Amino acid sequence: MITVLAGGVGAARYLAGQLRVTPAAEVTAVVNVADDVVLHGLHVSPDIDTVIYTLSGAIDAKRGWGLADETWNALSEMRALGLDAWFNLGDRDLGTHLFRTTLLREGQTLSDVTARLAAARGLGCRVLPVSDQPIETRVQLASGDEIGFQEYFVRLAHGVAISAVRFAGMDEARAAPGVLEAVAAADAVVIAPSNPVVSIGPVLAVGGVTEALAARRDRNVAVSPIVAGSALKGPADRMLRELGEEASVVGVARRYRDVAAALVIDESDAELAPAVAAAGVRPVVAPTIMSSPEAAAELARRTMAAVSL
Ligand code: FO1
Repeated sequence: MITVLAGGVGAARYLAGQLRVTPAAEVTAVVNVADDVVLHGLHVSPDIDTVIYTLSGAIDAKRGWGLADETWNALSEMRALGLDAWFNLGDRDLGTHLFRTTLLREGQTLSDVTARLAAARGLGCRVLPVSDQPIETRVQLASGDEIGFQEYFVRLAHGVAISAVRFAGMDEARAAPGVLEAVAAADAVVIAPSNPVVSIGPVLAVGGVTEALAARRDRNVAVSPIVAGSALKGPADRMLRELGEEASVVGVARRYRDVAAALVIDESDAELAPAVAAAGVRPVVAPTIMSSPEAAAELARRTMAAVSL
């Protein structure tokens, strides 16, 4: 049994590789929900959708989010009517958000809805939101203003400096059904190559998750999303630096040292292996750039080998 702690695009690609080396019934993805946002009355869960769309082959591979063969008629209408519709919701994608919002309003949990979305797209693995309660990443800008994560990420194209990040609602959030069990029972837990601050950060902050991971640290392995000092996608490198941390595999090792015994780092970072070890995490050097499904599968194989599976 393999449990993967997941954000969006990088985690989804990693999971696609994992499913080439592990039977789907043995894989559980525990997915961040702190990027979720309510827009135009609709509950959007970007990381859950990115995982489900990617694993079912429905993703727009070029963008990394949303559905392939998308049209944008509803968005164009909203804009023509004068709405400031800054988050790009495609017509087909809107169907997912209408479905999710309808079922949530009827009283179903985010876990229930996610299981139905995954089943409807034919996934054989489990996809669990880390929590059924709302958690919202709030980003404090260097200017002092605090804004929602998607406003920072999409509206401002993560082009502004930040000074802090907090997860609103975290105190009331509990791990969703099956999450702590999936961590405890796994042969290996993988922390996917996702943003350590805003994707994995909220997953680790949900009550009980860090404790459950720490209790079995030897069988947990992280994959660095930072390669040669840069994030492959998104603002993880800048966010780490702006929060006073190191944007390198050493900074990632420091973040994860209490919850993971090993860190898979890219070949281009091989010279930092001793510094990762000095931070208390066993470095495992491997090609980490998932340029093809085969490369992602090979990364999953190397990641499993890091915890002797
Ligand atoms: N990312 C963008 O950069 N611009 C968008 O307009 C956008 C829309 C969007 C709609 C649905 C969805 O599931 C994801 C979407 N994303 C968009 C990606 C999303 O903001 C990010 O993947 C994250 O939340 C960061 O992991």
